[in-house]
Amino acid sequence: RRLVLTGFGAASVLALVPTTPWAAPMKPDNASALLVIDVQNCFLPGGSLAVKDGDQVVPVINRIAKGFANVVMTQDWHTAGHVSFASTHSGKKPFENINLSYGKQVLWPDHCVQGTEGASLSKDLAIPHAGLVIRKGFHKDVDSYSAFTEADGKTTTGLAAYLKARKVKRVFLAGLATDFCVAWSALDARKAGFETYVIEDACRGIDTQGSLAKAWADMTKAGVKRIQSSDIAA
Ligand code: VGL
Ligand code: ZN
Repeated sequence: RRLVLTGFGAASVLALVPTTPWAAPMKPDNASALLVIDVQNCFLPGGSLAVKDGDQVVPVINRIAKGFANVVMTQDWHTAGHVSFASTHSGKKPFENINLSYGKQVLWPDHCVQGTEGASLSKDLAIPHAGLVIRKGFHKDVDSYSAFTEADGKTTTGLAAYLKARKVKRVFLAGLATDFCVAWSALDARKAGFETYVIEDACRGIDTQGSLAKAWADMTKAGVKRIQSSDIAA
């Protein structure tokens, strides 16, 4: 944050005037979209790939979503026997890595299989005005943490084109998990030219192999802004 220092002679008053946009809460406008990432049963307590305290994001997201005219929700949507599942690879366990044609892949417990209860969005989400639910990760041999581009680095989900067609310039991200689907989506949002904000307290991370610290470092470097839900006007 930039500081403005002002002196007034003998009385010498030192005024510290924050000049960042976060001095006052930001009001989402029609060029802003909220992306609600993967708030699905599998990632919530009791789910097969439960994110610690994942359920705590739901009331925060419900509250901030009221201020957004544009809301998109994503749904991790894997085939049975998906390449990202440890169970697909003999001798491999969840949270181990393998190398695939497109690079390193973390292996996960089976999760978010198409049409299952685990893949359903949380019933506690209260965002009836969401305009789009976009599914990802439905190609058997390619993962897709990102809501924009699959892990092969080239297959698009169509989300950037959708947002641009709707004249969106700024995207705000919330959901699960901070260090995987939220972070990859935020990095791709920057690549697609959007102003990008991750709402930290509206997200929770998995944090395996140092992934949470790395995700924040990568996002900061890419110009993703880290904010809190209190920075958004109700
Ligand atoms: C996610 C791991 C595997 C996520 C999805 O939503 O962050 N993480 N699939
Ligand atoms: Zn997944």
